Amino acid sequence: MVRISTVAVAACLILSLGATVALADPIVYQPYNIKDNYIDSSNPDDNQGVRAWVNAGHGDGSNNRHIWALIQFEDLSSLPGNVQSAKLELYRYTGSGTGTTVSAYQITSDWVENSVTWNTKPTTGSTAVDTITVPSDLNVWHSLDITSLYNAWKAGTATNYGVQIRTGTNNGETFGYYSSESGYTDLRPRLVIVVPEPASMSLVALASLAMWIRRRRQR
Ligand SMILES: [Ca+2]
Repeated sequence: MVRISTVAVAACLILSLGATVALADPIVYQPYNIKDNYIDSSNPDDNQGVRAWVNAGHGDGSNNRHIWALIQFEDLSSLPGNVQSAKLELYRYTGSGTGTTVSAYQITSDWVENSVTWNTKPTTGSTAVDTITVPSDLNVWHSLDITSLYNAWKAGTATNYGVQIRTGTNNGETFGYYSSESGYTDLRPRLVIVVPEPASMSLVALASLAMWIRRRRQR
């Protein structure tokens, strides 16, 4: 009887462990018409908010020119907080330039999608939230880890004004990403969220099972 009960309990635990794996599937948040734009120091009064793309780069091989993308998912209310991972992903489909780095910076003041320019750009944090090295390939996702910032937005300890995207080297590169106005709905900017897998709960359950078996054997 003890063995049968043990098998039954173990089976239940295995099933519950299987369920926890399913819970950890990523959430892909990819709404139409989020706030996205890019600003260009060489065209300091231009606004590009309605474009179907955003750019980031240096454009002319000179550090005198900067092109920065601005991305803000305004409504995060349907998404969980305290997540295990939050990544901002942008689909690079065009643009020139060899491998370089791409960085995300926290935007720290408000901006308006259809009026912001280089001359009215929002403020940002001084250090990058994340920096990644990217290949020169086109048609790839660039994935930036913004987990800490996202969790701060959800916890209310930081205000969500979005992130600014810059490239870090100066090879005359310009990266073109689809914006949220793009007709390629699957290639718009997206947030990929992974919620914590309740591994600690599984460990507690296994410990409880071991204790239960030990007590049964001691009887
Ligand atoms: Ca836009």
